[in-house]
Amino acid sequence: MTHPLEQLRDEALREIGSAPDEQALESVRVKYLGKSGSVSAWGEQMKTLAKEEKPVIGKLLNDVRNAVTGAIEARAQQFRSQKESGALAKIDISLPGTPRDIGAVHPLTQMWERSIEIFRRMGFALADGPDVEDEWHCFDALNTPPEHPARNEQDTFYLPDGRLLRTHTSTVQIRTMRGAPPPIRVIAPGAAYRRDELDATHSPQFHQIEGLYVDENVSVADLKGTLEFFMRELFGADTAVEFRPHFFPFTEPSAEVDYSCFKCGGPGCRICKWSGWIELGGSGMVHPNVLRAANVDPEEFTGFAFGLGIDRTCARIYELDDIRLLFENDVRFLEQFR
Ligand code: 2U9
Repeated sequence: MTHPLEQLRDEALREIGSAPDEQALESVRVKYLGKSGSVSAWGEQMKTLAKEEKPVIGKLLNDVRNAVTGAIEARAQQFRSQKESGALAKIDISLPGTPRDIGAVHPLTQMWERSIEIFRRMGFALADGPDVEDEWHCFDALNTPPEHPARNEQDTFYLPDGRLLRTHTSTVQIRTMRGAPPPIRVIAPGAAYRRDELDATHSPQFHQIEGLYVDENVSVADLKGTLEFFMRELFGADTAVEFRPHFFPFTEPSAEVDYSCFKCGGPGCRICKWSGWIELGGSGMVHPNVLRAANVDPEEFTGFAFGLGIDRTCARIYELDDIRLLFENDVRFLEQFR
């Protein structure tokens, strides 16, 4: 003689098996396992049973509840996979997929990565630092006196709390020198900010790679050799590099650095504005005041530093007559660099 609970189980399993859809299945679940469901009701009845009956009925009730719950879950899974296969059936898998437009590495990033890879081969480590800086790291430590024009509001973005947006990544080298004793050989790629109108050749945010090499007996020859190697790796072994005397407060002696035009090789063309030469950036031997500011003894150590503008060099390489193209994110322009 089957127990009424077993009859209830079989009845529930039949109804679950014949439930046509999820809604019908849900009402079967409520009918048997809901708060006032007929299986749940047995829970109430337990109190009325004789002591010796409780364990038997209790176990049977659990088995029935688990059997009904399991059957409901299996039936629900069937509905889910039917729906999926139903949906799948509607998809004509012979149709081509929707092409996912794979982007490309930005030309500035390509220039950065190419440059970093060359300097790494020369043993330069990568250094990084904050874009928001204080006046000391950006100017005082770099021997740039308070009255120097670079420090005024016209040229520099000052923040309400007196800090500023770094005007060059030289701040990173200052932090590097204060962070570890020589020998130091680092490059600091990054963004810098100057109050410039955005036009075809200027942008208030621009991108640089600066480098620093501090050790005993570092000379101008080391500086020239390093930049010549870099330029020949970047533009070819026959690239010529020239150093034109210049002045920077943070280097002495200082020189602007030019390289022979990679397009015409010298005779002059549109790229080099008919001069045969293209300006790379500036360089020089680190000024003793800058070494002292960074707790490096200029009697014991010397160093060279350089800074080159990435945006302009990028514009030359890709023959862009407007650097704004590099910042406007016009996909028609950027997809050329796939
Ligand atoms: C330390 C000491 C000296 C870095 C230098 C230049 C010359 C330079 C410009 C190039 C193009 C900025 O992006 S640009 O407009 N930079 O001409 N930068 S020497 O001198 C340093 C740096 C760090 C501790």
